[in-house]
Amino acid sequence: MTLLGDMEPAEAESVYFNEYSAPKALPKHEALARAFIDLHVEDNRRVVLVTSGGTTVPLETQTVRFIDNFSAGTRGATSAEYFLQQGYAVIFLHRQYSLLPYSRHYSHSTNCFLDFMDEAPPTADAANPDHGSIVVRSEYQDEMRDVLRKYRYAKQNNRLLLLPFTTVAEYMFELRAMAKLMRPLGSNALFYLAAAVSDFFIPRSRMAEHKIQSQEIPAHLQGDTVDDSEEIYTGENEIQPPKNQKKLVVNLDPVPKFLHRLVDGWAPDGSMVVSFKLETDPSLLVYKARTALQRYSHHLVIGNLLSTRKWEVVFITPDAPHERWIRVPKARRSKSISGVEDQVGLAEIQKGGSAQKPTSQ
Ligand code: 9Z3
Repeated sequence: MTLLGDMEPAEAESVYFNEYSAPKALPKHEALARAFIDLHVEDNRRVVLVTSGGTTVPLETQTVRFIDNFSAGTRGATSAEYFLQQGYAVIFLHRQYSLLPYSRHYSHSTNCFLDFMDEAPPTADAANPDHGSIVVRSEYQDEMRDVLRKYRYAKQNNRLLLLPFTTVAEYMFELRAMAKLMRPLGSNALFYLAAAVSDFFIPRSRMAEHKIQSQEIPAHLQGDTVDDSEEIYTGENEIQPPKNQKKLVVNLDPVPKFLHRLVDGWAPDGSMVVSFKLETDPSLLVYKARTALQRYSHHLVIGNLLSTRKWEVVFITPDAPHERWIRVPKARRSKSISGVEDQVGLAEIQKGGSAQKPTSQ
């Protein structure tokens, strides 16, 4: 059987998208996005699709277990704020429950949101004199006011559309649909693909329907999915609950690289496409980012290493200088956990940095 990764991009697209049914939320997301895009086409405003957070790879159709990755969505949520500040409207396609623009300052942190609150002293003339109003603690007032104003502005002016996904298949459907809907934007469309997209998945045809069992199933309950092997095998046929299994063996196929289709087919002519490349081995990063840029012929690959991604990124571009490193100075690193964007700002990132090799940790 030919792997999707070995097929021509258009064929891989048709095979992949025929294998899955579209996510239930897609029609609703499309309607919201269409209205959002129409509004900004009318105002001749730039619209960026920011993808953010990790995709899951389910092991069962009725999913109990899935493979996930580390991404919390910091890069995507932070960058979205900077795009909004630069006047863009943002479609924020994100992993459900990952970090969101603005609320990220107060969620997923070591502080519970209640730690930001206080009870004001009761007022004498209040209807309920024992109960003071709940207020933000004084030390957080300035920052929260600033964040709140920006959040309100984005909301009241329809600048931010939040669309969640969970699985890698949902992500692919949403990406394709959004890119096609963005066509009327032409060169006012930007794609900023910061989501951590799984490279491997289990094709629907090989996925177990029910929860994979770890115990022997009594003979009278066994369907025709039981074999005599000693492994649970997500291989050629289905995940098999074995009689005396000790291991779960998962057999994954490569996810087709739809960046090709995004650039050549789905996205509007004249739009800009920025992708990210994540590696852990410093000696591979620039090579892999360059290869991606050559292979998909888009505009910019931003490379980052897992261990240093908050402090440095490398811009790989088709034109000179081809390789440009952007770094947060050491002295400023400990002040923020959010990343390069918060430290130097998107505008400065766009201006660039010096061409040097990655720093060691
Ligand atoms: C990235 O490289 C992002 O910068 C991170 C952000 C996922 C590292 P956090 O959410 O992390 O701030 O913690 N994203 C892209 C990774 C990716 O899957 N790229 C694909 C690939 O490398 C291409 S689109 O093949």
